[in-house]
Amino acid sequence: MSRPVSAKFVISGGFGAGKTTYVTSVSEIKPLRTEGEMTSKGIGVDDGTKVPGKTTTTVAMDFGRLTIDESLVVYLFGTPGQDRFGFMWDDLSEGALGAIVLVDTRRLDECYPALDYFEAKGIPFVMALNQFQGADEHDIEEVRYALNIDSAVPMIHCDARKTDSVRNVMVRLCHHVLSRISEQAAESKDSSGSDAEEVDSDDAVPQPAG
Ligand SMILES: Nc1nc2c(ncn2[C@@H]2O[C@H](COP(=O)(O)OP(=O)(O)OP(=O)(O)O)[C@@H](O)[C@H]2O)c(=O)[nH]1
Ligand SMILES: [Mg+2]
Repeated sequence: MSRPVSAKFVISGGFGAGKTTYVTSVSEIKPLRTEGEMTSKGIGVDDGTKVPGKTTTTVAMDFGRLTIDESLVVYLFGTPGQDRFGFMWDDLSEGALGAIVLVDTRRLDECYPALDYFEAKGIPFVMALNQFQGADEHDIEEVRYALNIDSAVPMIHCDARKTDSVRNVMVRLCHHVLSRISEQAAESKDSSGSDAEEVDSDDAVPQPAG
């Protein structure tokens, strides 16, 4: 049997959106977690006020692995949530085929840095709305409208604590990445086809004057 293809995906989102929980829920290996205590030293540097009661934060990355099927294994990297670790995003995203933007629906606007980042890098992404207890349940299309997200970007509800829910997001992302790859292949075929036509017309034998 041939070996499965491996792909790198990244999960990002605002501080405390549930990224580490997500990777932990879906990984079939013991996930690598780099949690640091949120101590008084972070006051004035890290903004932990929006997630009261949170005692740890990711200080480097999360890492896990998930077998989608016999042909595909996904390596999943989670970004750290604090702004001061933003410099790590480039390394974590290098070579990524796709990404998840995890959204805490209580703090919608905090997903913008991740959105902007993946858009700028041209990395296809899906948006996963992580439903926290006590938070209002938002309709997907309301969130899409509020954040002004293109209709081509898949958006899906999830519970980062539940393996099935997170797997569902991963499968959706795989489909999205594959369809983006086919679209790009079709576009490049079209553009090489039109180039060929131009070449043909350029190469047309000029008629002798007179
Ligand atoms: N109710 C509920 N709680 C969640 C969910 N996902 C995460 N949590 C809780 O939210 C808290 C923050 O989750 P983390 O996974 O540490 O969030 P994070 O995005 O990795 O945080 P940073 O790395 O610090 O940015 C934890 O206490 C989780 O148990 C969810 O889907 N529902
Ligand atoms: Mg984390």
